[in-house]
Amino acid sequence: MPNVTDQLKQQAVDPELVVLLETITNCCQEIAGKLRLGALTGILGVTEDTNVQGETQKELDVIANDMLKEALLGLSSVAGIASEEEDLPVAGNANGRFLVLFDPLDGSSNIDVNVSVGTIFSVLPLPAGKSGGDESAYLQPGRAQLASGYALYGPATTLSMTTGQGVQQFVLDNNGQFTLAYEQMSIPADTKEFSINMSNQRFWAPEMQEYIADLLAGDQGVRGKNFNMRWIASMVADVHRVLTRGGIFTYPWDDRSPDKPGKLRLMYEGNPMSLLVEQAGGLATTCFGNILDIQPSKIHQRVAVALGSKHEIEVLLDAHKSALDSPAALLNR
Ligand code: AHM
Ligand code: MG
Repeated sequence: MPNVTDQLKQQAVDPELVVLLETITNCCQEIAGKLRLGALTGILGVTEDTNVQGETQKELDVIANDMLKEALLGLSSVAGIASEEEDLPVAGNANGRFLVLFDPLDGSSNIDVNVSVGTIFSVLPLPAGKSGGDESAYLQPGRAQLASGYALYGPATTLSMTTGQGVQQFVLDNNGQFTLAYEQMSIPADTKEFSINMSNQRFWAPEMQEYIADLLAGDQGVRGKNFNMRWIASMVADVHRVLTRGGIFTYPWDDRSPDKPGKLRLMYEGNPMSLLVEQAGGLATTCFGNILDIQPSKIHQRVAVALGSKHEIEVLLDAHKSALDSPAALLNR
């Protein structure tokens, strides 16, 4: 079966981009190796540092971040990198053509309890006249992404990736190679499964409250069918399930902090996952517009996310239509 390089070459992907993606996947293999040993490595503790968003960094967050940063900045094609764990973008090669954005260890609150975590990445072109050290170079809508993907460190380590030609899934085999497992991931349009952190219910907008209430009412309510709920609290794992068997995943807008429309980050989580979902036939929205069409204003910007099975996302969008007519309802969203 083809490995990552074979597959990318078969897709006639730009050779420099192939090397870049191989570099990311090599780092993911190394991260998988460290995770596999769990507490035996002594790297599962919490560092004293907090990242730019005020969250405590796990040691492995820092290790994974440094690994990706060093490997990518060593490539002549990389003009700069931006990471969830770095305050500011870091300039790379002055003649580089690509910008790489990543969440080195998504779901890191799950590491200590041996639940799946992952690495998310996104590649953008360097706009003409910009440098990889400028935040403004990175502020491009998700549609501009040349590639995106994630590694999921679960019972199997998998890699799901797109270069705009569908979504391929690879599995890390016993020879340390990511081997093609699915040539085209496809999200079923209909579903009976949803994924949301229910503990935040009281903070959601009224439209989301109503939509979820209808799902919970099951075959007794307007939807006329029962829904099941799954919440892993690692976006990579929840999105992987959606890409594999359908469903919707949402981390919606809530009213806890007016300057943050949601918890997830547009550049490291929202955009790369939305490209994968669209490439697999699903939809990805803020509930008011397509995530990939957002013009970013800040590198660490947050975004409301709802993604997955096309028909179910359409029902969710329908539930939000009336709010579009009411500027008051849309305040801060
Ligand atoms: P992280 O990048 O700091 O790990 O945060 C992102 C994670 C997502 O993986 C997950 O969907 C969400 O945060 C869970 O948040 P919460 O525990 O608040 O529900
Ligand atoms: Mg994350």
